[in-house]
Amino acid sequence: MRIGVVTLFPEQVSAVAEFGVVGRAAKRGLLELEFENPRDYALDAHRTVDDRPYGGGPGMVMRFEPLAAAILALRKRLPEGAPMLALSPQGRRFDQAMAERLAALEGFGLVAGRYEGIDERIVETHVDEELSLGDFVVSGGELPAMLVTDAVTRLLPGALGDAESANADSFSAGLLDHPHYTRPEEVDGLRVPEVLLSGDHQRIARWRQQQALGRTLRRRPDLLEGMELTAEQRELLEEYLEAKHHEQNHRSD
Ligand code: 9D3
Repeated sequence: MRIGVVTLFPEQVSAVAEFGVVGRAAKRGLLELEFENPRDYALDAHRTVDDRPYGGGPGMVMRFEPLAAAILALRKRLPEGAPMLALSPQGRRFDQAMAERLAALEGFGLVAGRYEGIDERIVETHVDEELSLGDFVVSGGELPAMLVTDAVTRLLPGALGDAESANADSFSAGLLDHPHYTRPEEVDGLRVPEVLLSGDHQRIARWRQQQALGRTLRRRPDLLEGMELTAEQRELLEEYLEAKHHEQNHRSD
């Protein structure tokens, strides 16, 4: 997988490949990260990459020419047909389905903007799709580019260790994860749920599935919206809600 990033801060983005899963993937050649810096294509005396917005207003806009030149240079180092994606607050929401589509490609380009944004003519002529990470504001496209790189890389065959990949990820199943516990059995008077100590693997699997369903319904009901639950899952959910209801009524015990 070759991911190219157009950015004014390549040293920031390259840090995503220094540690952990992405670091290992890069070291083993599963991931190749490439950079182009628009600054290197700013040909005026001051190497300016930004300018004031037409129509007025606060902030600066990334200039067309250095950005276009960097994108064209990057395209030459990417596989034929690799899409060019821009990180932008105006983009479509990035999600796990998108990460899976990108992981199936040979490569793609990411354009990280700074300032108020990039000249819209770049989007019209050099960008295939705009991606947003969500409804919050960060200072530029670099952290979003790192996050997309991480989400995609961990999906590459061989990127995760055996233990990590045997474990079906949260969101792949469309549900939030169940709670996790490790030693000791009791800490600060807090005990591990008895079922996890029972050694009854079927009961444990059932409890985890129930927790995953229950937590998803309470915290992220939107994730259950389009989902077709099995009869068993509906049963687990009813039992979970009944137990929570019961807890509620006995809080002061
Ligand atoms: C005042 C209008 N703001 C737009 C929402 C200005 C603005 C804020 C942040 C312009 C650019 C940016 C930089 N953000 C990104 O480049 C960005 C981003 C984000 O801020 N949130 C979520 N996803 C992304 S992807 C790229």
